[in-house]
Amino acid sequence: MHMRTQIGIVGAGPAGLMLSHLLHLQGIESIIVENRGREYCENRVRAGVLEQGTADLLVESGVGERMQREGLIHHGIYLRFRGRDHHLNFPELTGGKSIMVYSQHDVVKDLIAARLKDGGQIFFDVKDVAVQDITSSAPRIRFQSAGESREIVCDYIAGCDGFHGICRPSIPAGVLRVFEKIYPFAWLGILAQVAPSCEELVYTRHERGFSLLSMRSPDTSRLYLQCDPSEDIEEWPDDRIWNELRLRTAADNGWALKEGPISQKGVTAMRSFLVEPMQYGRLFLMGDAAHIVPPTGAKGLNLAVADVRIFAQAVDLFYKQGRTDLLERYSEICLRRVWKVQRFSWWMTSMLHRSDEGEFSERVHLAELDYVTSSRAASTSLAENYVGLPFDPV
Ligand code: RFL
Ligand code: PHB
Repeated sequence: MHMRTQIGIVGAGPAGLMLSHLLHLQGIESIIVENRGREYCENRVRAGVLEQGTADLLVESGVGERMQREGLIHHGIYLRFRGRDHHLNFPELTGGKSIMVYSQHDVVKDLIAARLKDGGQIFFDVKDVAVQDITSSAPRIRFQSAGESREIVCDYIAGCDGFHGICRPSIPAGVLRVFEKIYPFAWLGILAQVAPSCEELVYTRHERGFSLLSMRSPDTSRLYLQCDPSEDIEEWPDDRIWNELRLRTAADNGWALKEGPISQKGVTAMRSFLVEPMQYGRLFLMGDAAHIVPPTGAKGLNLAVADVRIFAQAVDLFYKQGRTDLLERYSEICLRRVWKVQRFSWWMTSMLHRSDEGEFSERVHLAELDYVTSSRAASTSLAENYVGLPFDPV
């Protein structure tokens, strides 16, 4: 069966859904194809921190209602090292900006609901997705749905299918330049049914390794521990996890870790990755399909939304004024932000994790933390990156 749309979108993660939603508001048609089921997409636990600009965009585009009700506005974070807490006050350092703690899967749920309510088309549970004729003026997405072969002919294809998707590998060899850095550590993450131990996020550097106290709601905590990339989760019974978290997060101010039943566990590898350019022919890559950042800066989802914002503006100019100049500059515009976010994520990661680089490097990272928490200029730099850099005018 053949279909025709303006923008064909591969992937119903935050990037693909947000794009489809923004395009709809601009009067541009799109169809999304997703190889997982709706329920799976709506329950995949991932990110939890939204930059001020991401949260604002959800509200301005009419999908922020539940986030405004249930999300938690945070005015800062704690950096904990040598057993002592240092608070960074974001509004004070950034002229009033904050962050929003709201689960990525809730953003996904809200976007799917909005798309379906507005008559949007999403094909879930599809198989054998392929993109074809991407250098022609009528690129196609082919796939199997409910045992039937289907094809969508479009004007442009948005590759929003994440790091393991098929869009990026569909670009011929030699076109993309790959930049990659693999870290010698990973994160063991848990979801626990217990109130957060602190009202804001706590990033801890400790001799035993990094740890992070985050949350999802007033009664759900999300906690992470630096571990080995080859760590076997089976070797981490709940007791061992709590014990390790307690050791790493110990503080000198009478603070105590709240413990409770663990409902989910997983190990996430850490990498920095990106391709240049983020486009080939009429295939445009956005979000994790084009770049990965280590989670220490809480940037992945936000960067995906930033790409989508640019692409939505670029196609708007194409349909309303026949202009392709912004589409031609898509990659260049996105990459300026992507590299700055790569820098920030790499920097936060290096500063906070324990590596085997030796005692000199250990002391330098501690000095860096000392600097960041004692110099107004250095804390401002961290804060303005964490709440989200401003958008360059396009
Ligand atoms: P996604 O979310 O991976 O969505 C891609 C979608 O494409 C589908 N797909 C395909 N569909 C059709 N055909 C194919 N061949 C397909 N192959 C794949 C997938 O099923 C999926 O539905 O990418 P997107 O939209 O670019 O969004 C990116 C974010 O998901 C990601 O960057 C963040 O989750 C990263 N991240 C964090 N980002 C933040 O901004 N703040 C955080 O606090 C934060 N914490 C995290 C994170 C990622 C983590 N993990 C598990 C990687 C914490 C963790 C632990
Ligand atoms: C999370 O809550 O999952 C989270 C928060 C901050 C990060 C990474 C992950 O830097």
